[in-house]
Amino acid sequence: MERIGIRTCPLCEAGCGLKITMKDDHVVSIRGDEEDVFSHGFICPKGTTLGALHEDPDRIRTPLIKRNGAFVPASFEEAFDLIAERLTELISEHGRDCVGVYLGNPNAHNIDTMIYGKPFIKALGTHNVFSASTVDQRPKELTSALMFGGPLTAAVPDIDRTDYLLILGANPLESNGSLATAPDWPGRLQAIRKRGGKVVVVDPRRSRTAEVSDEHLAIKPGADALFLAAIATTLYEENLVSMGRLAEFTNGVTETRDALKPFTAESTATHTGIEASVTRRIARELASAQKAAVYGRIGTTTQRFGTLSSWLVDVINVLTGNLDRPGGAMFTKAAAGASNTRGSREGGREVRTGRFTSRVRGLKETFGELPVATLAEEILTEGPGQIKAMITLAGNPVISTPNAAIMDKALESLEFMIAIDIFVNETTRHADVILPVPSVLERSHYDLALLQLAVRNVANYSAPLVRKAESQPHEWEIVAKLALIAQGMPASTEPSVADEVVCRTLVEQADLASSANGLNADEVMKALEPRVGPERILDFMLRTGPYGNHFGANPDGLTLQKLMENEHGIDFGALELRLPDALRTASGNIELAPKICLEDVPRLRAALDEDLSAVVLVGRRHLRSNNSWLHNVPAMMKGKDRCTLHVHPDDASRYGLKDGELATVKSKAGVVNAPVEITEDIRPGVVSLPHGWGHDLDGVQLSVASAHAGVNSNILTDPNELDAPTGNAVLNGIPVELTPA
Ligand SMILES: Nc1nc2c(c(=O)[nH]1)N[C@H]1C(S)=C(S)[C@@H](COP(=O)(O)OP(=O)(O)OC[C@H]3O[C@@H](n4cnc5c(=O)[nH]c(N)nc54)[C@H](O)[C@@H]3O)O[C@H]1N2
Ligand SMILES: Nc1nc2c(c(=O)[nH]1)N[C@H]1C(S)=C(S)[C@@H](COP(=O)(O)OP(=O)(O)OC[C@H]3O[C@@H](n4cnc5c(=O)[nH]c(N)nc54)[C@H](O)[C@@H]3O)O[C@H]1N2
Ligand code: SF4
Ligand SMILES: [Mo]
Repeated sequence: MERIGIRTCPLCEAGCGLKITMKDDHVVSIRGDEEDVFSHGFICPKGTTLGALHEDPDRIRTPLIKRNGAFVPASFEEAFDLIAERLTELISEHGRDCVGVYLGNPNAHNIDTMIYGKPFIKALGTHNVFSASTVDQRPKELTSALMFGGPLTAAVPDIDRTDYLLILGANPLESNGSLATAPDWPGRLQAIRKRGGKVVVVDPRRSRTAEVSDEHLAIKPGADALFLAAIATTLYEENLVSMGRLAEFTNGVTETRDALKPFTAESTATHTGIEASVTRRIARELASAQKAAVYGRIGTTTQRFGTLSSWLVDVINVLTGNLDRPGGAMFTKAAAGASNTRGSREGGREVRTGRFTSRVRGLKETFGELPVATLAEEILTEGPGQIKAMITLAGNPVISTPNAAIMDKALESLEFMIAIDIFVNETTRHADVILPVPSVLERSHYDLALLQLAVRNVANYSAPLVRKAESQPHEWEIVAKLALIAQGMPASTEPSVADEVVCRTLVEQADLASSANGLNADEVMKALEPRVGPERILDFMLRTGPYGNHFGANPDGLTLQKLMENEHGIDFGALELRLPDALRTASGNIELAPKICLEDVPRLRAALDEDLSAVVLVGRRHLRSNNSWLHNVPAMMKGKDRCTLHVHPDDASRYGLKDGELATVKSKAGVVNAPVEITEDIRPGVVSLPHGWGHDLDGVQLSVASAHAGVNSNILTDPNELDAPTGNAVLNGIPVELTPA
């Protein structure tokens, strides 16, 4: 019998509503859900892959244990017994830091690991915590925390109401948007232009987003901070600073001006590749637009000046008075989980980095994590505190992180490795135990993180569409079990023991007087029955959140039950003014000139004296990829080879490269051969290779992906090139040498 299921797509940040036609447990078709309150029927090609992912014969359905070099199927009981034995042994011999953890990108879309990931890491008690955040948005999280008081108190462009959008280093027509949750970027960008607004894209490549914009500025890679600093300086020089009501609660305006003085439109022009007159014009356009927003993404964070670029994006939003203004850059009021809807402006605390440092290179921690660019050497360098065991949770560091070839060797050298994953891929093939998780259709979904960055205030919850096998634990149960084992409990301990502790701790730490109708913790726990697991915790967050029913104090308010009854989601409306109340800085004000940012300005100053002759490599994304893990879906692999090196015709003739033939690309870290694709859509002196490829390694069990292997661009990424304040890796702007292969 056919049935229709409504779900939110968990594959990217856009969070589109899907209408899935099922026949028994088989997907017949997937379409955009026209009734979805946010996506109104929009869907991209990836959204149609949920059935293929669920049914992929290569997807792991039972734990795998490596015996004599080969994986053999095992029960979860056997797997957990082995883990308990080996982890306990290693921890007692070498101490807790001998276990390293790496959390990958899909965790951001996974309510199970969003909730139980932190307690799990705490239970492990190791300093060696790494994640995909330091090859991604860490600089933006840091500047948002420093300026506004929380890593996810990040300003998002109010694209539905703006007149002027300056986009740097983002290509939402391929990525579908990031740190600005919005389904249907193509439609929303088109709407800006239709209502007479302007879209300007700053990107070394003429990306698809640049193609549909009014103006494209082909900046030199890594020069965004210079360009943005010059815009800010122009605003000061030409008396265009107009902060409006923000002036009442912003510190550091003069300090910012003084720090940025050396960076004028003229002094930066050679290094940005953008003429001074253009930079000045953009500054004036931003200042004169009624409503304007500056928005920067991957190209601004995964580069040499990630922190300064991210900072300056918001400096300009503040100086032009566009922060917290409809049509400017605004703050979401999320239904659940946001730190800026809890507590008060008075209760803010200073953000500190470097509370501990990495063993080998002394790199600073940020938000409790060490830069993943140093993970391989933490594994390979002998001595006290060396990582001997790794746990990867939804991550593929062999493909996604710097110095990939060495990372591959590092994982191979471990004494013990656990992977929680759905495939035997480039990373998980090194594991001693792989623990599979339920498929995308077998689990529930609520975008706890990304809904905090949505361009409208919305919420939606999806129940599982397909019942998982009895023997397959939920992902949260796997993580909870590992936490219990790490705490020395027997492998047979029920995950519910950990769930009880996690939920109770959350409830006890909450301000129940103001959000739970004065109930005490016991009464709240009782009221949440009979739910368990992530649903119980989500229900608590929703009820005590800004739209919540507050356990009766606001009877029509939100509960999980209510969200479940609204399967197309609930729309709480357009973004609203949130400042100054949402600020959680120590001063309670916007900190325009955080010390950590000012301390990095001399490094930017020094960049003005650098020689610019090297060819540099940048990345790119394609609509039908998802980092490293969607290449096993046949429908996503149709068409011509996508893992090609984009080269400008001038560079092709200079270096003797021919379209369709292989080029050797050599960096300080490594060398790869990639097929050349000659295109005018890239700045001369810049070449581009997408990341996420290189599936031809021995032992990978991805039959479709391996047949279209591509090359791993991160073999070229230098682990020593970092954004100084965060240790975030430099994935864009890598100097390379080109020769015909
Ligand atoms: N050169 C270069 N490198 C980059 C980037 C770049 O632009 N250029 N981008 C960076 C960015 S932004 C990111 S986010 C990282 C991503 O880095 P990673 O997160 O390390 O890589 P992914 O390819 O997203 O790997 C996801 C893994 O999770 C598994 N998986 C999928 N769904 C689930 C699930 O539900 N549960 C579990 N347990 N596992 C699951 C997949 O099989 C895969 O092994 O890559 C970074 N690397
Ligand atoms: N289809 C698809 N969608 C995805 C993903 C995917 O792999 N495939 N990954 C998801 C993830 S994990 C993330 S984090 C988001 C990322 O989302 P986006 O940030 O939109 O990512 P990209 O599409 O890589 O766009 C980055 C752009 O920056 C440009 N660029 C490179 N270097 C520089 C520079 O120095 N300065 C400037 N101004 N631009 C530069 C590149 O040419 C590229 O066009 O996408 C998510 N969505
Ligand atoms: S845009 Fe993102 S959320 Fe929407 S269907 Fe595509 S992959 Fe899924
Ligand atoms: Mo990412």
